[in-house]
Amino acid sequence: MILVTGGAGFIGANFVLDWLASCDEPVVNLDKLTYAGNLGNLAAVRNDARHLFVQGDICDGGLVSSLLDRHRPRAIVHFAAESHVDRSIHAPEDFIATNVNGTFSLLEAARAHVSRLPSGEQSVFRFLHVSTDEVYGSLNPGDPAFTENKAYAPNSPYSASKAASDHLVRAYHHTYGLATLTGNCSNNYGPRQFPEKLIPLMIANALDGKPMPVYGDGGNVRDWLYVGDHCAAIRRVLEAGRPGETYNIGGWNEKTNLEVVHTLCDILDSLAPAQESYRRQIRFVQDRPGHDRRYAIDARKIERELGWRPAESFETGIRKTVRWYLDHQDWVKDIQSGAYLQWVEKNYGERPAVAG
Ligand code: NAD
Ligand code: TDX
Repeated sequence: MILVTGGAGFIGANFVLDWLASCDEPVVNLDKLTYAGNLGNLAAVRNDARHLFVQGDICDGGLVSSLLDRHRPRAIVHFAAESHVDRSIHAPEDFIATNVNGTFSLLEAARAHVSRLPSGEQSVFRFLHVSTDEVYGSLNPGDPAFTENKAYAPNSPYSASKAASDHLVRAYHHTYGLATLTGNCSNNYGPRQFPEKLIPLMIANALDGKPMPVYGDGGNVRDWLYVGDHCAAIRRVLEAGRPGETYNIGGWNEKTNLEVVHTLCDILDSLAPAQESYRRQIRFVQDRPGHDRRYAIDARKIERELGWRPAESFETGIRKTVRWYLDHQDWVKDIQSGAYLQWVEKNYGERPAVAG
């Protein structure tokens, strides 16, 4: 049994689905169902006895402790977070509450839980923290990619809150001996990403005939990784990562935002042709405040120590992704209309269990 937090969001849901498809070990999935949590993402496992969904807040230490006591998971895989940089610029409070205080509350519950376990189980327990490359700040063109030794320099309220959570995780290992593992990953893309993020937003706006807003000059660089590859990396770190270590996870795939948007337009032109090329909808808009210019991950440590490398190329991954959004227009429309928030009532006639 593992406890996953944030498993109704983009990466968490992909992780839970991949996990249950590849092994029989059950998952307790604790998610608050914020605007970003979508139980429709987990429709494929709604009748699967190996998946127990619990709606709740990671800041609720009593709830987390009761789940640990009841289910005795061998690991916590911690995805739950406020994850969107633009939202953190306009309303940072929730980012501090969930990313900092929520991670602290989980660490406290995990520490107390481990101290009560028999020593055989204590040595098995892992706390895997899912984090981001944004904690390292911004690179200039030509700078070497981020290694695990790069000093932290977060620039947005989002990245500062994730940096704080990374530091708490580090401190719980050094001070209390909690067996923590941290993955600092680059930008993910793939199925089930909330359409506020660059790639799904651009696809949705293109198909709706709306402007496709590129911030600034479109020259900001991100290092894109297919979400399935990130999930595989997390499984590998959980299996073989050394307690206390951090692992950078990335796609070796730097692209400017404009390159990504052009690629999306070209794929849509071939798969869903409109009267004119979708490129006609691209608009350059005001830049994001404090917009980091470039992220790039040096993923040699995880390859050397754990044998993980991304399997998906950007060319195949992005095509697969566009295909998924074209085939799941209902999923996008439900989000745009807010109907996804009623997924449980629609499918079960009641709210999911809140465990005590
Ligand atoms: P997401 O916003 O799609 O999903 C976040 C999930 O967490 C949602 O289901 C939400 O309901 C849940 N949640 C939020 N606050 C909660 C709380 N207080 N208690 C319980 N559940 C709560 O995010 P994502 O893109 O899937 O990111 C998952 C993790 O991966 C985050 O920690 C993020 O920082 C990290 N990360 C994301 C990326 C990326 O490109 N998306 C890259 C690197 C790291
Ligand atoms: O409309 C847009 N136009 C645009 O030009 C949006 C939404 C974004 N952008 C730019 C900003 C970034 O340079 O595209 C790039 C990607 O933006 P996001 O999808 O918002 O991602 P980013 O800010 O890079 O952060 C993401 O990657 C790291 C995730 O949201 C984080 O959770 C993760 O930690």
